[in-house]
Amino acid sequence: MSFPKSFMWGGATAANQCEGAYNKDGKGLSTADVMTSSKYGHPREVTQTIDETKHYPSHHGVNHYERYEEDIKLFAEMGFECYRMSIAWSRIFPNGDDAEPNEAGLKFYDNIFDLCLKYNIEPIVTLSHFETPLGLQKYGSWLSREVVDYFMNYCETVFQRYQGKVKYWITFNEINVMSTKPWMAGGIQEDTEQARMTAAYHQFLASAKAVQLAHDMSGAYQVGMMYNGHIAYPASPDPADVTRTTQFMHQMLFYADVQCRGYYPNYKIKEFERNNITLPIEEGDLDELRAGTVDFISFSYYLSHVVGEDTPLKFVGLNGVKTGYKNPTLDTSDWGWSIDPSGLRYILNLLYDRYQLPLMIVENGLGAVDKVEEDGSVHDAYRIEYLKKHLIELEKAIEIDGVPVLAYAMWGPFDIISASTGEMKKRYGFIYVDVDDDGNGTYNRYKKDSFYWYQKVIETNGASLKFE
Ligand code: BGP
Repeated sequence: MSFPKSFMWGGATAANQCEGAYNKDGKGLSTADVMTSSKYGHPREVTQTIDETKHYPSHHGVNHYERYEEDIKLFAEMGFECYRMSIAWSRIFPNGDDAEPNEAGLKFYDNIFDLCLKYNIEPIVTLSHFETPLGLQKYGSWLSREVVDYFMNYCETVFQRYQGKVKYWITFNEINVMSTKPWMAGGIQEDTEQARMTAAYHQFLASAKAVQLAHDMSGAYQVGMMYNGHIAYPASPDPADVTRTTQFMHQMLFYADVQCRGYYPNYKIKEFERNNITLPIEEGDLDELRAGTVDFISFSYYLSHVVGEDTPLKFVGLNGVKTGYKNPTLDTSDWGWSIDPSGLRYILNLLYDRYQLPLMIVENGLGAVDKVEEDGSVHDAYRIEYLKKHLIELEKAIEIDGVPVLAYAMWGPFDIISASTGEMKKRYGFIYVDVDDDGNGTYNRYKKDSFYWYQKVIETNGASLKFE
C-alpha cells in the first residue's frame, strides 16, 4: 500500500448535525433548526418556525458544542491528520444580515481550530453545510442576490479571523444537492427548476467571489468546491441507456463544471433554452465566475446509481437519489444505499480526467444500526469491511491511475444526526454516542472496534489494509 507521505487521514462532520446548542451564546436559527426528524422514506418536515410539539434533532445534535474537547482528543488518539468540519453561519451572524459578528461564535471556532492545531490536525472548513441563517428568509434566501453580499460579509469575517489557523476552505457542501433538496442546500422551498437554478447561480457567484477574496487575503488559502459524488451506470449495454446515463450525470456534473471551469457547459445552456430557464446574470458576473474557479475538488461518495428506461432524468424520489433500478451486482445498506467500493475509484478517475484538479474525499462511510454490548464495546465489523474495501480502491486510484488525492475524511467519525432523515440510529462513527432518535441518552462516547482499526490504518499510512 502506498499512500503519499503528505496524505491526510481524518474525518468529517457538519455543525448542524453535531453541535447542538442551537440557540446558545447568541446563535441564531438556521434553516436546519426548523427541520424535524423523520425516518427512511419520509422527508423531514420544514416548519419555518419552531413548533414545540415537534422534534428538531439539530437542537441537541450530539452536544459537540460542550464536548468538542473530548471529541477532538479522540480524533488525536486515532491519529487524525485532518478534520473537515463546518462553521454554523448563524453562530457568527445570528440573523445573517447583522452589522457585527457574534464574538462568542467566533471564539467557539477559535477553540476548535486551536485544539486541532495542538494535535497537528489540519482543519478543512466548510462555510455552508446545509444551513443558511433563517433570518435571510425575508430576502428569499439564495433566490436573492442580496444574500450573496451577506455571505461575502461572513466570508470576510472568518477569512480574517482564522488566518494562520485554517488553510483549506470549502464553500458549499454538496452544491449539487440544490437539485434534490433545495431547502437543505439553499433554504428555498419553491419547488421549481427556475428557483433551483436561480439559487444555484447565486451560490456559484458567491463561491467564485469567495475564492477570489480568500486568495486576496492570504497566499496560504486554498478553496475547494464540494460535490455530492453521484455516479451512474447504464442499466444495460443498450446505447440508449448509455445516453440516458450521460444525461443523468449532466444534471449533477454541471455544478462541478461551473465551479471548476468557470462557465456553464453547453448542454446546460441548451437545456435552459428548451425549458425557458433564465439566469439573473448582471454585468461582470461571468467574469467573476471565470476568475473564481476552485483550487481543489472535494466530494462525498456513498453509493452508485443505475440508469435505464424508467429513470427520471431529474433526481426525484426517496432522498432525491432513487433511480428505480437496483444494481443486481451490489449489496445495499440498511438504508437502501448501494455499496460500491470500486465506484470510488471510478469517480476519482472521472473527476480527475474531467478537471485535472487535486481531489479530497471529504465524506465516505456506512450508516448502520450498532449494538452496544454490556461492557460498552461495539463490534462493527460491517463498517470496517465497508471502509476497508473503499480504501483499497482509493489506493488503486492513487497508485495505479495516478489520481492526486490530498485527503480522506471519513464521514461522521463520532455518531451524528443523519442529514437525510434526522435519525440518530443511522450511525457512521468510529465512536458511539449514547443518544437515541428522540435525543434521550447520556451523550457519552464509546470506542467501537472500527476506532482501533482506523487508528492502525493511519499509523501505517494505509499499509495495514494489506495485511489484515
Ligand atoms: C451527505 C451530507 C452529510 C451527511 C451524509 C450522510 O449528503 O453532506 O451532511 O449527512 O450525506 O447522509 P445521511 O446523514 O443522510 O446518512
